[in-house]
Amino acid sequence: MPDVKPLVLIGVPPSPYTRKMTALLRYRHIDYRIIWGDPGSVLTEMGIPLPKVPLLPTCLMPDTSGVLQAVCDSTPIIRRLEAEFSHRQVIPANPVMAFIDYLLEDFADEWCTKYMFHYRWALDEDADNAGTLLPFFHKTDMPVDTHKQFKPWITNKQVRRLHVVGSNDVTAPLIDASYRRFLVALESLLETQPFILGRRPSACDFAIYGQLTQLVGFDPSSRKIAHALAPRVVAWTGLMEDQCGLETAGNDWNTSDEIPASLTSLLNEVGRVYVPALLANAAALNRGDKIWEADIDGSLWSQQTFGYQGKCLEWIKGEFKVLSQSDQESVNKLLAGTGCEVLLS
Ligand SMILES: N[C@@H](CCC(=O)N[C@@H](CS)C(=O)NCC(=O)O)C(=O)O
Repeated sequence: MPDVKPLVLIGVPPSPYTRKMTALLRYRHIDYRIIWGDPGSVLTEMGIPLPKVPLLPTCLMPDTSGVLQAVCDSTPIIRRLEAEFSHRQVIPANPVMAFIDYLLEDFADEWCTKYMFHYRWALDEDADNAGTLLPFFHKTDMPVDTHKQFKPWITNKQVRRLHVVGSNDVTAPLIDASYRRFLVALESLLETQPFILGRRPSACDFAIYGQLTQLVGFDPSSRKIAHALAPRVVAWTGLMEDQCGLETAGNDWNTSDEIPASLTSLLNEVGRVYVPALLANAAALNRGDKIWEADIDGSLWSQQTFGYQGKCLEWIKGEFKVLSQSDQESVNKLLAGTGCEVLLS
């Protein structure tokens, strides 16, 4: 008997992870309530202790004794929901495809979010758009004078945080080129099938969709690029918002020996940019360095070291370790030549 009913989420529409989760819950027919707002203030009002790092979205889920706890991080929350609700699951039944799904979900959450944060704050037109809109997403009836103060405050705060995702003048062309290749690969994938891993959505579809809600639906520069290069992706982003009416069957996912070539192009992008970042971050963590530097696709990338991304790498390896030997061999075959294989060696 599932113990989450209804699931409460606290977040805002301009948060890619909030959109990832609401679309997933709709598709999965899981009863939920969304409270639009800032998790810190909503939790304080509800008398629920804040998580160590209150992120968007924050979910309220019961612990083993039934007491509601504030939990963050969409990836493990999705796995918990898989265990608690058996209908319309989003992790492919085939373990090899489940591994590919995990890798792509992580890429969307940790790398595609660099596109998102970069396009939101790096260029003046985008920063002006976000600075105007974000305060209204918290309070549409915000008085004009309050908005006049809120807009420069949020804009300056976020522009100063661009370095956190590694965005600067040196990396800007790399981020832009990666975003374009990502769109082209996804466009070509959607030419052959409606979802990333076949004819039904997987966790990675929702993760990619979450980032695209912003890139296509919120930030002007990234929207222009998407409309120019990837009209199918634009339409797909619209459709993914609510797939509650999609009928699915168990065998609707690709099998590991019938994946389209364009999925390999997407994996090539993961291997080209995200894998070197994950490895350089992990090496810096090992050495205790606060900053890491690496040559990524011909650019010098330098950014803050993150413990969380060290865990991402461990989790990816963990997903691989639990596979049977023949499934590991199939994964190795799928990843050969993409640049992702070095993660597992
Ligand atoms: N890995 C987390 C990431 C969530 C996350 O980073 N949320 C962002 C907003 S979309 C956030 O709350 N950032 C805190 C901040 O910007 O201050 C997940 O999958 O839920």
